[in-house]
Amino acid sequence: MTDDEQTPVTVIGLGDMGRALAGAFLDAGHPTTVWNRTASRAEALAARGATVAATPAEAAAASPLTVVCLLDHGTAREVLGPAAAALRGRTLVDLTNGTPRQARENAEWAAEHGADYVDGGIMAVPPMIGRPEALVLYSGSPAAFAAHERTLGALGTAMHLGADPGRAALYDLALLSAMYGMFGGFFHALALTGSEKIPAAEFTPLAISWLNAMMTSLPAMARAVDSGEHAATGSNLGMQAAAYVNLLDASREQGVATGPVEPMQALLHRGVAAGHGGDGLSRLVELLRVTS
Ligand code: FVH
Repeated sequence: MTDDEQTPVTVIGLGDMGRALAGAFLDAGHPTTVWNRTASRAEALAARGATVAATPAEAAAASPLTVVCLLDHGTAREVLGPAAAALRGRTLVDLTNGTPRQARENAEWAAEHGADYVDGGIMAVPPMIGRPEALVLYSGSPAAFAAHERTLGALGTAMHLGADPGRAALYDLALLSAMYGMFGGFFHALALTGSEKIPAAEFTPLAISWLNAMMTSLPAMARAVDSGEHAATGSNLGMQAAAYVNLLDASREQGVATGPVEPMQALLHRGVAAGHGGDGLSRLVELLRVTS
């Protein structure tokens, strides 16, 4: 079967995300086979035309492409173990969240069983699946990705990051790190303003505007990190370390926990102590490299 035809697809794991993935394949017209530990979660998909397999092995045998989306790496290995023989000569795409090391282990396991392997990271929530704004990162076998790129495009925008199966997980977790850092700071900001009964909805537009303005400095910071040249452009690290103390003092005075903002204070102080007070903030990245 070529990728111009409606490739049959198997989806293993029908949690919130797996059901969205299977639904998108059905919407795109792909014959879709599904399996889930709790069979009742397949009922709505079956009503839309999905075939429900009795076991993961039966599910994998039904299609040239199997997409897995389970709770975690351990669960995926446990579920796929008995399906190993059925995957021979087929492509396994694992969209379960995991680490780069786990993705590389998966690729080795798949190769041992004669399957092509592509790892993936979903940068979207279930309601976004099937729309272009749902970015799905992939890495691993370039040939397998090319063979199934059009089919995987049913889930959203498919981006292949290269042959290293660990690359998609690395990007996924790095993007989540940036996201959680932003959310942590935003939640702390809302607790601070909330300590004086300012409604979150009143403060939030200002936070959005400020964060957008700060976002414009990211490309210059990236260039500084890549070049190792961290010249300050008006706001050096020493000045920011001195001002940051007020963020912690105000939190204590207002009865707000300092936990979310303490790590940056520690990092700023390490930067100053290491003699980088005159540098730009981007210098801090190298202090996070614990193995260097
Ligand atoms: N939902 C989201 O917003 C995010 C978006 C980014 C990617 N993540 C990752 O996707 C994986 C699955 O997430 P999910 O939202 O579908 O998770 P749940 O709704 O909790 O479904 C979990 C599925 O895993 C099955 N499962 C759990 N334990 C076992 C087990 N021991 N044996 C077999 N299957 C198991 C569970 O089955 P069941 O409880 O319905 O029987 C669900 O199919 C995840 O890596 C996210 O980080 C989602």
